[in-house]
Amino acid sequence: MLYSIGVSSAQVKAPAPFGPVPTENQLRWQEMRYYAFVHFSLNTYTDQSWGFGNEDISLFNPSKLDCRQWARICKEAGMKGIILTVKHHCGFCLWPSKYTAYSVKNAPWKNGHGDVVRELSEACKEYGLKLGIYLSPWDRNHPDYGKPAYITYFRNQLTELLTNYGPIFEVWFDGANGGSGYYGGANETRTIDRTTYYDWQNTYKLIRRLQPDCVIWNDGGDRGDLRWVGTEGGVVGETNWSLLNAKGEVEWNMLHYGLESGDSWVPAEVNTSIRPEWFYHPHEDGEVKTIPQLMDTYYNSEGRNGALLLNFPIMPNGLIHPNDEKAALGLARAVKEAFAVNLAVNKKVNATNVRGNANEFGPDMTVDNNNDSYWSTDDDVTNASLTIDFGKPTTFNRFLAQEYIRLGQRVKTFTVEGLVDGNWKQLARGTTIGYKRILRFPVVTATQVRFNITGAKSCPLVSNIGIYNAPQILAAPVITRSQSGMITITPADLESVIYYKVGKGRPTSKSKKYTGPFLSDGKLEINAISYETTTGKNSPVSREKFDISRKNWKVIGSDHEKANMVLDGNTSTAWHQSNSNKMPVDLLLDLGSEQKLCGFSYMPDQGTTTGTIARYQFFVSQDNIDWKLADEGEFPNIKNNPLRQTRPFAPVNARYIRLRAVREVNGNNDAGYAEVDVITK
Ligand code: FUL
Repeated sequence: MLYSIGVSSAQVKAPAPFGPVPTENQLRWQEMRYYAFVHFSLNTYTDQSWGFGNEDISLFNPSKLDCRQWARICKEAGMKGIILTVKHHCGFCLWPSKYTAYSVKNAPWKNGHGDVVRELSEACKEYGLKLGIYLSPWDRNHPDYGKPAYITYFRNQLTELLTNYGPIFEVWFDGANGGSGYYGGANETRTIDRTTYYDWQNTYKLIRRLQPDCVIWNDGGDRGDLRWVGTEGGVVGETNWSLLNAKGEVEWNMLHYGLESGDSWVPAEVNTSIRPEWFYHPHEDGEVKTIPQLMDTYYNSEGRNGALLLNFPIMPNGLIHPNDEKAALGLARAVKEAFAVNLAVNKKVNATNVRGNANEFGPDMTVDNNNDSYWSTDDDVTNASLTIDFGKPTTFNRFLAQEYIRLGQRVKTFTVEGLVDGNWKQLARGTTIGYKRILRFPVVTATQVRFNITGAKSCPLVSNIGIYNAPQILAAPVITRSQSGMITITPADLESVIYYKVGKGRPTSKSKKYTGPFLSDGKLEINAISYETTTGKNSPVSREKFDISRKNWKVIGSDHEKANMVLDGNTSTAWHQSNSNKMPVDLLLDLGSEQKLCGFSYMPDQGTTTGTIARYQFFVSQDNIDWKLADEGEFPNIKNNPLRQTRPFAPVNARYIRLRAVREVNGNNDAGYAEVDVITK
């Protein structure tokens, strides 16, 4: 024992709060940890991501809508609530608002007597889930959008939603505004000043009055209770402070990592979809995220001091697709398995310092299964270690720590060591902890674990420690094709073997074994799995479809050596160009021979939003002299969700293609490309 216990707790004062602390609402929210998003609107019927605002209401007629199915799945998946897109950017309302005709009351569904918000609120009640609402501030239908009158309309709607449907745990105000819209028939572009137009502070007052227990989410600007993490990819920074400044601009890195010196408590909510996009698109039925991918999301959100908001797109019939259900329940099972046994519980724990030597703040408080008790040090001690003695060699690969955040977030850096064969070995290191931090490392067998807090803002308060041996989950391999046609298949885990099939079908351990890169030509599909010989387990299937060979393609008009990165098949390399600082910027490609084209794809630089094309035109030519416009439009939501965009167009013969960047997402004059490809007939 490194300290002596026995001082009566009454003599030792609890630590004073340090820095900003969470409100009761934020604490309650943080404990929810995991809840659902549901995207459902007219987009569901038009296969769009962002409706223009003029979509026909008569499309809304789900034949089997059943909010109890959504609630059942969410409950079984371990979620604590559901946030519904009651109004997305198109302006269509899923409840019969008295303030607009553009709602379910004029849809054929239930002869205009339906109310999705009501049905969901009842289903949530039945399943013991909380209800949240996403009410899009940008409204591409409303004639007054952009004028002061719209703010009254917006608040009227909010009032309906916050008074008629019982308790609402969270309101979500998305910041997107692409400008153009129907706007009651005006068909024009309306931009607003995001810093002043919505007058959020008064809207917040209204929310606090109507629903005092509700938390407010927004993605920057006016600080609500929760913050966006700067990406829709399902990941928050490894360093994640639950702090921001109350005033001033919030840059991307503040969203992603929080702000160590922030003066307000604004914790991170990690939002992502179970499929690539937010709304349902039938072509994504085979692209539902796999269990290894969802597990990564879990570790990168809940495991990094964030809450996870996972989206289900609803099908046109009004139900969650079985593939999505399977994935969500699979994730729940995998999490349960990984954290089934906390190997630290009731083990012998020592600490290098205990606050006033009091039992109440002793190290046992970290393994007592009680998050309201904590181990703490004397006020002037910010570096301290805690040692857990298993008493025998024990195998594990995960370390979990929780701070008692009610009194502030304090830990800046820490390491985890294991006593392996009598020697201390560093297993992992981390930066912030916050509400919950989980570290992953390769399986190790040790008799003791030492958790060293190597930097803290003030005396640390640790409420919980967990040590687990999570079963290995095999991730699907990654398949790429270089410009020359070389196919490479990379396993996520180097110990596994890869089996693949050229063409359709599920590979098994009887299929062809991958032994190294191989050449291919022309259109083809590859399916591959990672397989573990010792356990006989295999990963989900990876599938890649490649179009015509790009062997003879050339970027014309650029002698920049990096230009070929747009064709190299490697999505992590990118090339940027600008046209003497003005738009448009053209990318011109020679395909080497004439092809029957019927579409193209564009993937923006995956490392930055600068240069992401928001508005495009796509031209084709047979001779590089006469050009024809094959397609033009907008890549909706590409800034927040920079997925590969695929655009079909009427078949046309061409040898040359020109992708014109008309507008960049931030209004810059730079165009960036990770990959550009064509779709042929
Ligand atoms: C984004 C929106 O533009 C998307 O359509 C989606 O609703 C997502 C959750 O937020 O910014």
